[in-house]
Parts: sequence; structure tokens; C-alpha cells
Amino acid sequence: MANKRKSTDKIELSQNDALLLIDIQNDFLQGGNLAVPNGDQVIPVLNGYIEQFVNRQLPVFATRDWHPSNHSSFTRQGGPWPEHCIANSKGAEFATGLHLPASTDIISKGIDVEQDGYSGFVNPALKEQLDNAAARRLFIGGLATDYCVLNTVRDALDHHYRVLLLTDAIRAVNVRQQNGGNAINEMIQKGAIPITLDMIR
Ligand code: VGL
Ligand code: ZN
Repeated sequence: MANKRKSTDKIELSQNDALLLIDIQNDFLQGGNLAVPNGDQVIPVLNGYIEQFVNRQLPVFATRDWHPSNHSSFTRQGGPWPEHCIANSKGAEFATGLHLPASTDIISKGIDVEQDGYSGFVNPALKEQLDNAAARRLFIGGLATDYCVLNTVRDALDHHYRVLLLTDAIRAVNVRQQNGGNAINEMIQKGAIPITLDMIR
């Protein structure tokens, strides 16, 4: 099909592009309290994207789950998740292997007891800072495909950003085995464009 995007297609980075890294935090990685299966595999790939953006002096944003110790999503409070990403804890720190530039704009979410915080846009600072940076096209990757990536992409599309989904740099929790695949299908169906690192030049 002539119109179908192939992995050989190239994407030229330009101004109005921003990289948005979702929740690359110790608790979502191997040994963490809510480790995403194969989550660590996204780190070297994201470092490749970071390099491309830094080389062009394009902005990098990183969200982080930043919960109080009595967050409503924790099983102890009747929620679905083990305790994870408690503000200022080791588990909430960004992975040391992730090469975040010093200029990274950090967006905390899930900071109130009742705020679910799956989407980076629950913190209004994200939209404000993206607008300050004149970002129109967001390259989104990270953890987890079926929660925070999905909800951030939904909101980004609702806010009329163009979204490029980094399909080689996302991993799913897969509480049910099909959740990650379903999430990817939904994001693409809503307008996100799936890309891989080799497509960037
Ligand atoms: C996430 C579950 C709970 C995520 C955050 O980052 O996808 N998932 N909190
Ligand atoms: Zn959380």
C-alpha cells in the first residue's frame, strides 16, 4: 500500500517537537515495587531518542508518579496497586541509566491522595510548559503502555497535539495479556502515529 507508513520512513525533527518520557522510575523497573515486565528494555532506546532531541536543542519532558504514602491507588487504601513511587523515595527516582539532560522539565503527578495521576496532563504544568516551548508535536514513550502512556496520549490528542508513539520504547503491565496491544491499537486509532528510533534523522 503506497500510503502505509513503513519502518524505512524517516521523520525530520524540527522546532515545535518535544520528547515526553513517561515514568521511567525505579519502582516500574526490575526490582521495583510495581515492576513492568521488560520495562528496563526501554531505557537504552529512550537514551537514543534523548540524544536526538538534545543534539537539536529540542525540549525533553519527563513525568514521574509522585504519590503520598496513603495514595488512593494503593491496596492498603482499597486501590489496585502495591505501594509505589512514594514522593522522595528511592523507588520514585528516575532510573540512573536514563540520560536525562539537566534541562529536563520534570512533571509530577498523582501527588494528591485522590488524584489518580495516570496522565501527565493531570498536572496543568505539563500543558503550560509545552505551550511555553511552542511544542505542537509530542514524541511519547515510557511506562506503562496500558496506563500512564495510554492516558497521557489520550489527553495529548484531546489537546490537539500531534502524537508520535515510540513503539520501541514502551512496555505494558498487562494485568490481562491483551491490555498492552489494545492500548496501542486505541492510541493509533485515535490518531497517534507509531514510530521507531531508526526513523528519526
Ligand atoms: C502507572 C500504575 C500505577 C504508570 C502508575 O506509570 O503507568 N501504573 N501508577
Ligand atoms: Zn501510580
